[in-house]
Amino acid sequence: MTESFKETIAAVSTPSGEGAIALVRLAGPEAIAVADRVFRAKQKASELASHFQQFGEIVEGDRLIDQVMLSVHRAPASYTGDDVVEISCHGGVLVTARVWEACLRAGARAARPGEFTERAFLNGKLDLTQAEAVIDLIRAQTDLALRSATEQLEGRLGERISRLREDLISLIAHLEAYIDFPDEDIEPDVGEAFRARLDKIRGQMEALLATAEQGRIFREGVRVVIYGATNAGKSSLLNRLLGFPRAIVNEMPGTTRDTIEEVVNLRGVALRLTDTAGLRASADAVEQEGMARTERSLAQADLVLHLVDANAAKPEYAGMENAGRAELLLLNKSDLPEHSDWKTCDARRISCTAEKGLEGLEEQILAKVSGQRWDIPSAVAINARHCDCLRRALEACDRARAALLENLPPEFISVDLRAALHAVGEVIGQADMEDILDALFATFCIGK
Ligand SMILES: Nc1nc2c(ncn2[C@@H]2O[C@H](COP(=O)(O)OP(=O)(O)OP(=O)(O)O)[C@@H](O)[C@H]2O)c(=O)[nH]1
Ligand SMILES: [Mg+2]
Repeated sequence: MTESFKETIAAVSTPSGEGAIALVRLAGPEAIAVADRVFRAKQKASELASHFQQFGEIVEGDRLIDQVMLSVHRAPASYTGDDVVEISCHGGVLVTARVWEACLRAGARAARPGEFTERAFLNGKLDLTQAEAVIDLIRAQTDLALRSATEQLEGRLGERISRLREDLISLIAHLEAYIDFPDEDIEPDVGEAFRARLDKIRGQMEALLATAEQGRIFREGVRVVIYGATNAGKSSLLNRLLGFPRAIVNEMPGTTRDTIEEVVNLRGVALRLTDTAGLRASADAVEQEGMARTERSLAQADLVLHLVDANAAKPEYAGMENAGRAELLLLNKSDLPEHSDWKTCDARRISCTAEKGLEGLEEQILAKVSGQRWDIPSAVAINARHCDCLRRALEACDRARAALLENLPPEFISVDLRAALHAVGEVIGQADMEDILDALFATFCIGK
């Protein structure tokens, strides 16, 4: 048990502001004793059965602070794994602070951000992916993000990582048996079987890595950037997609000079729409900065909505090519006669003012994004940290594979496989090596 684990922590677990109820939470070895010092009721906190609620009063000396419901969750059957007390008080900012302060004066210390979940992890209640899912769950803004976070919290990602670890451990254990018996070279057919097992592991890593993009989209949404020449109707399109007049629309070219970002929820996916400053040659410093921002937004876009005025000739934008990025060309102002430049162009015709051609546009946007690199049915999706660990693991596996092909001694292969195992373990916060030894002795009869 680390030093900080011996401390009892207290925090207001509900957001600051007025509400019917607020929650003050205590965790640690003294949680119940602290509660006994501030709680007055028919039954003391220490007399309560675990997970039952008791009505009573929070007092300091003779002073009544609030009437509350209090519940005790005894270790290890609690969120953090140690004794937890939850106090539901009235949800005023001041009264909640008073209840919390009373707990601090009675012996608890203020909890750091995330400390309850950190303890849950350190006590083995959650793996790291589950701890991260708690944050994702709280931050989720769309159904898909929520589903993904819930599944991660249930441990689906953790399970896949654990299976990957087990496969690696068994492979390493097998390999290290040859190290312990140096007379026995790895037979060619064993080497072949090894490579097949390693390739299977690599495949699993690659499959998980492929969900990184999906994970980012679940967590952050899809970045959709509207760009085009000045006056093409970009701000009009943003307003149409949002359903309210967010950006200024004017017949004067150069109306929008800054990027404007808004989020819409489209079938459970957060679309981060960005309206940008129109592109044209301009000597105006503010407009130039606006166009530089347009360029930066384009560089980060998942999908570009390239809007043109179909009533005008094809524009030329120098240096604004978006190589390789998903783009949807939209011909706006289709209520006006079409310029001959667009005759052979089979892009979607829309009119923001006459509201034409907009039905189905959202679906087309989703299809464009999903068709590219997105697979909604699987909600297991890794985050940037997992991605970093798995990339390192995959690289280590690649080195091991190369060593295997070159018939290097098993020690060389083992070093890389252990590096891979360590990196995989980091995903769930489990990186110690004892497991290999356990598996080595358990699955191989070393005493032969
Ligand atoms: N006829 C017609 N006019 C449109 C249409 N869409 C936009 N407009 C008009 O075109 C002008 C420019 O529209 P904006 O939405 O401000 O264009 P923008 O691309 O944001 O322009 P900048 O911000 O200056 O780059 C306004 O007068 C709009 O009313 C359309 O579909 N048809
Ligand atoms: Mg505009």
